[in-house]
Amino acid sequence: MDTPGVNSTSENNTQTTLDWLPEVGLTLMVISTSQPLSKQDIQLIRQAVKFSPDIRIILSKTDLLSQSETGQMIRYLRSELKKEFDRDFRIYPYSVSDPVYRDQANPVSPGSR
Ligand SMILES: Nc1nc2c(ncn2[C@@H]2O[C@H](COP(=O)(O)OP(=O)(O)OP(=O)(O)O)[C@@H](O)[C@H]2O)c(=O)[nH]1
Ligand SMILES: [Mg+2]
Repeated sequence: MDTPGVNSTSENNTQTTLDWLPEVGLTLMVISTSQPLSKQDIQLIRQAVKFSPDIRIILSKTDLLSQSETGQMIRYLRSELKKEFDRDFRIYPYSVSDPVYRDQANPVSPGSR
């Protein structure tokens, strides 16, 4: 289930996401490199931790950073999350411009290859 972002201007959207938390097995929390780990992100993870047996972090928009900056940001997230939650989360770097995903977004029809 892709739930709306909690920074939405619509309170309804935020509530929809919070209402889903008790229902999920695996939480994939998408955090953007353009705003890494806001107070609101931490609050949302705090809520998710109460319910979800498995929470993982997707660090999105890594195309906006160099490879070494992405590495730094992952280390930063890891240490902040450790401080806040005293546990480790798996963090996956992600970008829509990664060719793997770009191909999936614009699939070539079977007959045209
Ligand atoms: N540079 C870059 N921009 C991205 C990437 N992923 C998403 N965006 C842009 O970020 C904006 C928001 O993307 P969405 O996928 O709608 O984000 P969302 O978190 O689902 O947003 P809501 O569901 O509305 O809360 C859009 O303008 C996207 O084009 C990425 O990997 N790199
Ligand atoms: Mg969305």
